[in-house]
Amino acid sequence: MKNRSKYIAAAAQLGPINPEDSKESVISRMLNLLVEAKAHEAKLVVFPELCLTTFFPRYYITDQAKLDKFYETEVPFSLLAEIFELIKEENIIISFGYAEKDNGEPFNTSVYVETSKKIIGKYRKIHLPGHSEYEPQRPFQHLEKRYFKKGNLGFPTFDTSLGKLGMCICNDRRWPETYRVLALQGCEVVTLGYNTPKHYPLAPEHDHLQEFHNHLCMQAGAYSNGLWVIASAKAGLEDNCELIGGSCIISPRGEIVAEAKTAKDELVLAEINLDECRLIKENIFNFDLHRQPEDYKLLTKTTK
Ligand code: CDV
Repeated sequence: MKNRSKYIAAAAQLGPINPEDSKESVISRMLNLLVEAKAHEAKLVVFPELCLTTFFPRYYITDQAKLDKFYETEVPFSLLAEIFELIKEENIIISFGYAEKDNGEPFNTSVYVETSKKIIGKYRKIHLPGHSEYEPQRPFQHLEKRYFKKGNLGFPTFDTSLGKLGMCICNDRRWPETYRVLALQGCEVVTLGYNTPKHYPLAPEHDHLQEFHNHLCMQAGAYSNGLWVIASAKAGLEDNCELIGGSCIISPRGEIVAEAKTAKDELVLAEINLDECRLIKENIFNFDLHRQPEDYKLLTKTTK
């Protein structure tokens, strides 16, 4: 690449995936988005959280065989064969989320994969929202605490041809610590996917703010850490549960530079300029000059 610091990136938003939709049908939709991304010369393409299936933590599933179908025991390269065939001549990094079972341990996982099928990064979701037991009063469940273990890889960053990248997944994006711990390792671009229901049964009075809160936390994270955020939603009415869209690319200035217009499969494109991170990090948020870790000790000592 001529100029490592500038390239086109894409948030590859997916519309609803219903329980009866096969993984193959989802992958053919991902393929369509990649064809478009390739036509725009995108180098980094970010798909949503748990993007190969419907958002299954919505269901209380007691049949283990049925539940197991949602998990992958390894990155499903055979399923993704057409995708890698399409981009084999390109220099593209793709990121996508899937339910992982590693030696029987379940994680909500995201990976970076190069076109050579090399896995260059893995992250397992740390902030798992929801509950672990069936709650009949809810219109739909959110059983992430039942179906996944807390991620055990920390918040790693990855030196790549597209800058220093780091991942988080959905609920992680609401926590300022996520961005800060990535930024402290020099992260320049945070990529993430999400499945966010419009209706939050525990505080329905916030439902009208879902889209606002989505952008608010990511814009604040981008600005206060001088990094880019690429956020990709699974959106639309998925088996009667409305998921917000709003996939976007946010600059280190905290500005949304590109945003999805629909709640369907949609590619959101923007030019990433890594030099813009410096403008924030060498000035208003110059960690070396102004950060005072000795005064924040409480942050790692208490939960609340
Ligand atoms: N998939 C998620 O982590 N969703 C949560 C919802 C449940 C609040 C989110 O933070 O968007």
